[in-house]
Amino acid sequence: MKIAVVGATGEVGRTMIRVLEERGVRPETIRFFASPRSAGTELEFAGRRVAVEELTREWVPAGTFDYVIMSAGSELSKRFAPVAASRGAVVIDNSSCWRMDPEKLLVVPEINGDLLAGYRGIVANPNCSTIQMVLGLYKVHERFGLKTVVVSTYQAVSGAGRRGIDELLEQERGGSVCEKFAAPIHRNVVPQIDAFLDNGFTKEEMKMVDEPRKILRDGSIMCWPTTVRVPVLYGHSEAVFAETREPFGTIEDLLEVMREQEHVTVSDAPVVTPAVDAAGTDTTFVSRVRSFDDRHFLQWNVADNVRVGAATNAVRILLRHAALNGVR
Ligand code: 11C
Repeated sequence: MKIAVVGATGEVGRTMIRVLEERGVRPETIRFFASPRSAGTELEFAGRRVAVEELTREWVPAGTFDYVIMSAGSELSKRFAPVAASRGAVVIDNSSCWRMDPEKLLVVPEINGDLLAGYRGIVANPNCSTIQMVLGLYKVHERFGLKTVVVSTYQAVSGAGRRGIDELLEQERGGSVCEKFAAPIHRNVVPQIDAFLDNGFTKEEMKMVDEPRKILRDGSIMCWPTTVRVPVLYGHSEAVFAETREPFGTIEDLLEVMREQEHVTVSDAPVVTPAVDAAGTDTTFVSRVRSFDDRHFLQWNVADNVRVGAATNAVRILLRHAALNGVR
């Protein structure tokens, strides 16, 4: 297997490399690419040092890579992902630019990984807050049909990359720089993630409206999100309210269905937190499932946004694609 990681020195890129390593992926070739600023840096992979190369238009001659995993932002993805795909690579792209393109896949492997069989081209990795939400709800949707979801998020600063983390740490030390977030994030919560749109929702919120419909293959699901930044380093949390089309029976029946989901732990613990329980893991934790009837329920959902919400999902896409298509 020949793999390239683009955006290798960023928060998600570095984690992609760690997850590949942890999964025992030992490609014949692995190359790391980043901006000219980071070129020359050395990163460790499976006991050896690999120099980071500068991304240029000539970086990927035909047949050079089976997989290109990108986390370098929408502008670079727009320019480079189609080039890599046209030269034979399957591109797994973490930016938002291809997600809603009807010609491209948007994949959470545990849910719609079957679409990867025989697929070539660009596969979009969903937004972090979408991934953990659909993982926590998929089995319920499959069995009873999701009609409406109302979600409030509590999103970690690492969702805004290394600079988001640095801004919180700097403010904790008394600094006053406030560039990544709309208001100071230290000892505060900020109800804005990404830019506001004309309809009053933010771009982050519209991702949570649009992406679940594509992943769950049901354009009728109505999601009502409020996305909020909180002073947590790693781990997004979500308070989810859902309405089903069919009655689900008792809470025990509902829990049994939720427990069928691979890579989701349904916890009985009353308090499951992002920083203590989820950070550093590849598991989505669902807890505090409760209801007043058999059509509506509440759920508390936490997951590591950089791993489950980005790097691990991308590596799971790669491994599922490779398994389905005989790439070794
Ligand atoms: C955040 N969800 O927490 C964002 C980061 O579309 O991939 C990921 C943005 C995206 O700020």
